[in-house]
Parts: sequence; structure tokens; C-alpha cells
Amino acid sequence: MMEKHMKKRFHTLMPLLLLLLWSCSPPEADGNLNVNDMASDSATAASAPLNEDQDTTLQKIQELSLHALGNSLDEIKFSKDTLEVKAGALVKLTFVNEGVDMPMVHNVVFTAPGKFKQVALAGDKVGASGGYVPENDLVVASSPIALPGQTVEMEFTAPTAPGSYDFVCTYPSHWSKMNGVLIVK
Ligand SMILES: [Cu+2]
Repeated sequence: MMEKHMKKRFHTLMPLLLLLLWSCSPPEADGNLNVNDMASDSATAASAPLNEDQDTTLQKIQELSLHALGNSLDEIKFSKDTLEVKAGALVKLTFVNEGVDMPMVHNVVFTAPGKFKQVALAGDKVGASGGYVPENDLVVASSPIALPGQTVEMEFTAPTAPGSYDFVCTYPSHWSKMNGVLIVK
């Protein structure tokens, strides 16, 4: 008896609920309310990023490696002055910090052409909590901080516009010794 009553209430509430849901749909929705779609929302949301990345998953990853050398402010330098990537390539960079002592903290930040110093000085102000990386359009990509002896990895999409970009360590006062050119072809 009780169950029957509940069921009846549910049926009378259902059209109202559907109407509410329909009226809440965003303007870009096609207006067709499909209960099945709504039930599988979580599944489609999880697979959506994969669809967006479809081009890059088919693309071969370009692997690069870079070391930070030296164990004093006078010695520090990157192992390479120049890195080269294909325009728009998916790049995986392995960054090895060969420093031993604590002040030898490094990162690799790729910047717009000619902007390594400007980005490094802005990164200095950001401080350790922000990984010494400023949030602005001059930054193409940045690695995590690599402590002495640590190896970090980063993945990024190379700029689509060919040119000579910069890379730099934005740890305070390292930029003048630790910078190089990213050639995008
Ligand atoms: Cu450094």
C-alpha cells in the first residue's frame, strides 16, 4: 500500500523534474533532453580530454635531454646551448641536475624569443612557492624544480610558429649563466 503511494508520487513528480532540468540546460544545448546521456555524463566527461588530445597521441614524441652542470654560481651551466624541436611537436624533456650542494636548485623555462631575462627576473619575484615561474604569456613551458641530484621530466607542445625561442633557469641569479636557444623548425 505504502509502496504504491510512493510510486504514484514519483510519476507525478517526474514530468516536473524533467521540465526543470530542461529549463536549466545551457543555451548551447540542443534542447533534446536525453536521460541516457545524462546518466552517462561522468563517462563522457572522462573520455573528453582523450578526444581533444587525439592528434598528439598519434604523433611521435620528440625526446630531449638536458643537464645542469656545476656546483657553484661560477660553474653552473646547461649542458647544451641549443635545443631543436619540430614546430608543434609533442616534446618530452628529461632534465638532470648534476649539482651536489643545496644552492644548486634549477629548472628549465622555455620563453618567447629574446625574453629569457625578463621571465627570469619575474620568476625571481614569484619565489619558491610558485616554482620561480611567472604566469604570463612569455612562458611557453616550464619544468618542475630539480633539487641537487634530482631528475625531473616535463612534456609540452612546441610552439607552432618556427623561430628561435629561449630557455633559462629562473632560480634567482642563475639566468645569466643558464640560458640557451630553442630552435623551432
Ligand atoms: Cu639554475
